Amino acid sequence: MATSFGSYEKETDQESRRRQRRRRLRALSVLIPALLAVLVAVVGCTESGAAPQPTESVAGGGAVQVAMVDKEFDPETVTIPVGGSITWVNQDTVSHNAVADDGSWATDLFGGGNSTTLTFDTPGTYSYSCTPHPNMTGTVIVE
Ligand SMILES: [Cu+2]
Repeated sequence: MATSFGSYEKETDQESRRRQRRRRLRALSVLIPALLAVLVAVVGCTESGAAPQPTESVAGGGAVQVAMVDKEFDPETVTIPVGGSITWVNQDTVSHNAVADDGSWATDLFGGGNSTTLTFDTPGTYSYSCTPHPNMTGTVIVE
């Protein structure tokens, strides 16, 4: 009788310890997402506090490079401020150019290893392509 009572006590001890552990786990599972939410809020604040950065532009703002590689413009879309410039660098062996679809600007056709720079003074979104390779397309955003 005493032995079985003892083992019953042991079981309840284990039960309560297990229950405590479960309670602690539940508290953690609430605490961790709460901490993460605070972290995200803090990071979000510092990000929104910084000046908006134009996408895909090189540090320094106004001067951006676009590679012509494997008959593609890389990056395909660039954003520059008014008065900024883009230098297209031909890394292929074939000649490329960059010609605005609306005809407002164009580079010369130039060979591999060369580069050409254009400066943009008029805000707008310009889609462009390479004349010898019509599937080679890109977009310049001047804002
Ligand atoms: Cu081309």
